[in-house]
Amino acid sequence: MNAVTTAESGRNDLRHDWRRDEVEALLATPLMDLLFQAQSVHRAHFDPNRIQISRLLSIKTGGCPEDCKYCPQSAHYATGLDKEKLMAVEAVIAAAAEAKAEGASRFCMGAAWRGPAGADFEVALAMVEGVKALGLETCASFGLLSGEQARRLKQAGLDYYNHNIDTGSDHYGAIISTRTHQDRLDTLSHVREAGLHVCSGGIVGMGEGEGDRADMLAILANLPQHPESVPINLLIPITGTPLADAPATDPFDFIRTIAAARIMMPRSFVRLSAGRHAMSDEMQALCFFAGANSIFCGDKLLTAANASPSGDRALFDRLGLAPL
Ligand code: SAM
Ligand code: DTB
Ligand code: SF4
Repeated sequence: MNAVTTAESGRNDLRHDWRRDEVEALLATPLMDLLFQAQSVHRAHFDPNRIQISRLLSIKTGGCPEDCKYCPQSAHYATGLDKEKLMAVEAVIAAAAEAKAEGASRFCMGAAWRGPAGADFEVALAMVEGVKALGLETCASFGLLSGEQARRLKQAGLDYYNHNIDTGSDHYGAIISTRTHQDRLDTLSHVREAGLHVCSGGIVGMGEGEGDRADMLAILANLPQHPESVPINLLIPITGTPLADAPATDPFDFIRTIAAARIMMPRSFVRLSAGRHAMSDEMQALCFFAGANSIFCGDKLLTAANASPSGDRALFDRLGLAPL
């Protein structure tokens, strides 16, 4: 039995039987009641003033064969992003050392791949080994994985694997055609079976309804074990992608999604992920109050802008928040 399983056994407050209508009702709860409930759950499990900080690096940018309609890196859309080769191992390790010096506790390497293959996978394994040796937590987001690939990543020293389900099962087909929702769930099983920590969440703002958001959260919470990290991304509309003109999300609907994730997955880190650069300080503060306790730091996410590090430091000071 691995550490995650041991830690979760005996936790009788963790549910894995959420119904979609129940989650829809949760999302529709009067906001003050929902926030109070989420903050109460949050305080029962976490220090409400501490935030986990991760840093992202795109180790292989652009030219991705997948057709995810939100993504600046898909080769299917003219987004103006140059396709790059896989980075050199030394350059990745240098970037990780810099992130560590700047306060990140986890380093997440993302690649614009359908999944890792051939010699590139061997190089990516060396990156994981090197970053782990710096004393950082390691995370990878390399797309679909086989069981064998997940085991090899674990052996190389990987702590977390990020693979998002992105949206609910009914809305999924409107967003991606090159791989199925089930493909993603299969990868999450391989990751879990290899003894890796799971990082899985999705995106809000892709034209989905409340029922789709409820379905996405129920799928995540009904996995055999809750993901240890749940990134909730606000769509960054990218010019050239089919979702460039997606209608803006009501900030309160986004905050509700965070609150529901916190209530449903009480011991998971809920990450206020992509989209922070477009959020006001007040909206971010409400997301933290709703139970978000993790962010990405640094000027850039993978290819898109992130909230500025100086702005983040000022916000943490004003809110009395500290890195975990
Ligand atoms: N290629 C790998 C994959 O898709 O699994 C890993 C990298 S991919 C960029 C990681 C995640 O970033 C996606 O699953 C999606 O949730 C998120 N993402 C990508 N573009 C985004 C955007 N424009 N706005 C918000 N989130 C986005
Ligand atoms: C996640 O849920 N969000 C991150 C990470 N996992 C890999 C990626 C956000 C990408 C935003 C668009 C970009 O920077 O290209
Ligand atoms: Fe490729 Fe990942 Fe972007 Fe989809 S989200 S197009 S798989 S980089």
